[in-house]
Amino acid sequence: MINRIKANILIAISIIFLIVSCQTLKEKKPPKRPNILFIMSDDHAYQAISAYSDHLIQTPNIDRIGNEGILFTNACVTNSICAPSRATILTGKHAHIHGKIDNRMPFDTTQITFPQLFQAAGYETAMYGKLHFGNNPKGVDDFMILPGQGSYINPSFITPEGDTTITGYVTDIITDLTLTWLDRKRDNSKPFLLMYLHKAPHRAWWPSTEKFKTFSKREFPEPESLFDEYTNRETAAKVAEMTIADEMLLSYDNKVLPEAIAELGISDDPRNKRYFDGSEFARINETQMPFYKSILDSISDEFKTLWPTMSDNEKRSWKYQRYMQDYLGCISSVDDNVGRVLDYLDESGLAENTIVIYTSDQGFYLGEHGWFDKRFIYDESFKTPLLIRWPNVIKPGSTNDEMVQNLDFAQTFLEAAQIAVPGDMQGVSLIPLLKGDATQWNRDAVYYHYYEYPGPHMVKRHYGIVTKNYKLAHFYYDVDEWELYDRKKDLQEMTNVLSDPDYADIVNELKQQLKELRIKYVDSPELDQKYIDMFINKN
Ligand code: SGN
Ligand code: CA
Repeated sequence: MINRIKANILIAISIIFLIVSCQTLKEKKPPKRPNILFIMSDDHAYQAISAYSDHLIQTPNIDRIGNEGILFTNACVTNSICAPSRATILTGKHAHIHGKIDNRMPFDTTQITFPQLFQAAGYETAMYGKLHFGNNPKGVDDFMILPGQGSYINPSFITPEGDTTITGYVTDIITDLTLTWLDRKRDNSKPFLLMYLHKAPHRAWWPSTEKFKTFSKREFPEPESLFDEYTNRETAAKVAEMTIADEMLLSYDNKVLPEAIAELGISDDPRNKRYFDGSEFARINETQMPFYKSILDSISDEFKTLWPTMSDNEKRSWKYQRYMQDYLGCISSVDDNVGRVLDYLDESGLAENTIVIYTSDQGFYLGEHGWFDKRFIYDESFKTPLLIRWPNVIKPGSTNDEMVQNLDFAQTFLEAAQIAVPGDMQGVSLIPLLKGDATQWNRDAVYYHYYEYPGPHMVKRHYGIVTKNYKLAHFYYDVDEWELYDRKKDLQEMTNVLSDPDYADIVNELKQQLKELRIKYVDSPELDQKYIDMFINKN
């Protein structure tokens, strides 16, 4: 009897012990790893997101990410061009380290990309849309990517099983692929890393038929520097070939039918008709053609009526309007589709534990300095949109003006997912800033280096340092010129103050700081020369 009582007491004690230890185990278990949804568009200027400025377009869905999370106002890239930027995002390293210094040079395929680390750590990973860095992705369980620049209309995709073409509009299709994976294809037992990558609004800015129709009737305000004459600056801005006036093509870019140009007997850039006939226009199928054709006809009719009597300035303004109508029409589709994905996260209950990032591979000129395209260290292309939502971590409606870079994304995502960060990554985790703790942040300057010269748009090679207050850039290769901009006083960067005696001390300080940054990131004059030699040998 006594033995039975003793045994019962022992059992009771063991049960209590078990319950208590389970409880402690539960408390000690690390928090659930978050899902990551990385949304990136191609060439999306922050000027065309209403969370930054609503003078051009309303983007309520993209804005939602910032309203429910954080908006970075000084987010920037390390090299303002597509493939280098993508390789930097994937590796957490500057271009001179990962090798993809421009759209042409090869990526160093021995470099580890962050999706590989996520996959190895038990995440379910996928990528849909435009990758454009010369290689297929590594570390993704499923992917469908556009070949190279890809197409807007009835696009082809590279998949693990081979190539395929899908009828429809690229932005809608990439979203359908993304939603199908989220809803039906992924392994629900694992956290996910999903890369949802838009082609839009990359040149040549073909909107869907609906957006083409509505946006081609709208008129947009002109930027103050649309008629910039590039005084008070060195050579690079003067010789770049990316002006709306001279380099934007009437058919390929502005969608005037080549017949309309021929009818007026205007001497035209020979690339114009060839590019127009050979690209998106050739992909439109019989069902889609009547919709596109009616808008193309009305653009051409307006062109034929107005063009012969317009002054050069009026022509530039007209081309700017056409450019904005198409560019913003593309953005409007991106925004609608981001809305579809955010709604899905809400409806499926995934929103709560999913970090949502919206960014672009760089910024873009929307007529500022008379330009389209990117490449320069000047703000519109150097800065990039960055909005992040992370429920229960980021305080809704936060804004932050620290100098954060696309270089930092990989480390941020790895830390959020509790995955060890490789020691050779060169960025800084943004997590302290996401948690609203700026005391943990001690970077006051970022490093930039652009290489693709000579090349499309002829923006000279340059590197530089940017702080919240100043920007110092060195243009090299066939020039040796320096520029300094006061970011607080000269928001449009119209005046190089390098030789202004008031800035002499600043110039010295920044030159020293730039030298140190080059050493820190393992860049050097020797490496600049090595990449020049590689370029010359390749050509
Ligand atoms: C193409 C475009 C350029 C653009 C580059 C790079 N020309 O060459 O305007 O700068 O891509 O863009 S086009 O005639 O082919 O449209 S990037 O986004 O890939 O870097
Ligand atoms: Ca791009």
